[in-house]
Amino acid sequence: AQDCQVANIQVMQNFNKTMYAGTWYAVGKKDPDGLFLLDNIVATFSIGEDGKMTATAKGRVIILDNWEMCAEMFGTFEETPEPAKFKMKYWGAASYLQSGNDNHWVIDTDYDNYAIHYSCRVVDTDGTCLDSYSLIFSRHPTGLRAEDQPTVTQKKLELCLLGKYRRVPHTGEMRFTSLLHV
Ligand code: DAO
Repeated sequence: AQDCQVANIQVMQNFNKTMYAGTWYAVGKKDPDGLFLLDNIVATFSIGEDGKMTATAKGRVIILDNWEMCAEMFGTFEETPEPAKFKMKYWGAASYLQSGNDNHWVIDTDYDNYAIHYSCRVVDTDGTCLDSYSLIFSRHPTGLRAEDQPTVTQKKLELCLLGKYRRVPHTGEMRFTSLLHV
């Protein structure tokens, strides 16, 4: 049963960040308040020699409420006692892009095909999440494999976000552009 308490959300057990490293294509997204990443979202996670996880992400973003552009984002991850729960500091290659500190939880992954990310930004007084975003990642730009769909649907349900995701298109428009300066 889903009680929708942020504190009760189950994350990936024995999370292995080395196996998680590499490129992931966002194929689904539940947006937060103040939507930023729109589509063509590709994230690449790396593990440094110090063992710390970092990421770069490219995608079409929306800034100044209605301006769309290709952006390159960076993230560093601070570990917590739970291996699948990170604190992510993020910023853009250009100063007018968003920056901030978010939770970054890996809810489930098979490392080779799919991953489910979740971030609650604001916990409500009743313990449910007031402002969350979540990315469904695939190793394949074409989308999730049919056999992974039921697992992903079950996890969306457990996150109390079933029906709140939209498809993230990959049109390839941003492949050759890391940045368009405005
Ligand atoms: O899309 O509205 C939104 C929120 C996204 C904020 C995070 C963007 C930067 C991520 C850096 C790399 C990790 C995937």
